[in-house]
Amino acid sequence: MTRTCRLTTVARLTGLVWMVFVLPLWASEAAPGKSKTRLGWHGETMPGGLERGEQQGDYLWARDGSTMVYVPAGSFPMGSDEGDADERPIHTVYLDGYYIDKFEVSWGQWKRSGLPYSTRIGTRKQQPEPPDWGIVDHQPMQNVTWNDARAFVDWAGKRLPTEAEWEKAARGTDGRTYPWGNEKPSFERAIWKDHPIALESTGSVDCCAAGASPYGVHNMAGNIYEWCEDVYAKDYYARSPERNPVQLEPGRYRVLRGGGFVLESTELRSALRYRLLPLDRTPYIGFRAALAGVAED
Ligand SMILES: [Ca+2]
Repeated sequence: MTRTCRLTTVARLTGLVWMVFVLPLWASEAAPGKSKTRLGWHGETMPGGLERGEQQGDYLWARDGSTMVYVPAGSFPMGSDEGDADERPIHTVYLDGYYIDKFEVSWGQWKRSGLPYSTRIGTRKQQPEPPDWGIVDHQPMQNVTWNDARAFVDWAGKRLPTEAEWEKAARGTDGRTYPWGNEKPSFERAIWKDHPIALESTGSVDCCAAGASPYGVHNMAGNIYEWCEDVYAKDYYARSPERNPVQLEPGRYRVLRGGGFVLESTELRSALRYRLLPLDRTPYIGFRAALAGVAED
């Protein structure tokens, strides 16, 4: 075989290897939605767009600049026999794995979205009336309607937590009364109307680490009440499905959870259910977002 023939043969083989092995591999990695499997802190497959944060257990969602935590799949006891009638009965709920914001959505995140803001009478403007202490980036977004909360999470590529997701993220799987356990609220753990800071403003969204939930979520008790996806139904716990319940039958009210900075300590219990009209807004209302996990085979 001449030198020219050998070179030609080598070139053909190189081309063959490129077409058969390298090109398909490159194409599969470059195709949209075909990213390689990436594992989170709990060994779970992470949704596209979610990254591990520097601190163990933290995840980062770039679009809204949020930090999230993972709540693994499993069951928990939802409701309470010691609270209001709509918290009964205690019933077992199974939830698929999901992510939830570690902090309430802040004013800084709201400004980042550039979304218009609806008034009570349904007109829209660029910014809400600022609270007395002004719009401070690290304070929770507040005075917000359910509709505006939905607009934000849609923009962020996330969603509102269901009522069940909110409660599990707040009190874990052992039926505790508050995110931190069963001890009474203290100023290190939560902000409600007796807290010194409540005379001046809300607390920073990353405050009250001592009151974090079993999953490390802050301010699930107090600071601002948080909108959930569910339509409120007083009797829902007596008839809800066991797996991934969410109440979406028509109704007047949407659910809020967790208590607020101008309200009583009795509203800090993690099983307590609150409700308002979707276009209601008050200074003690805000929200946080959730994200579905990837279904495991
Ligand atoms: Ca809160």
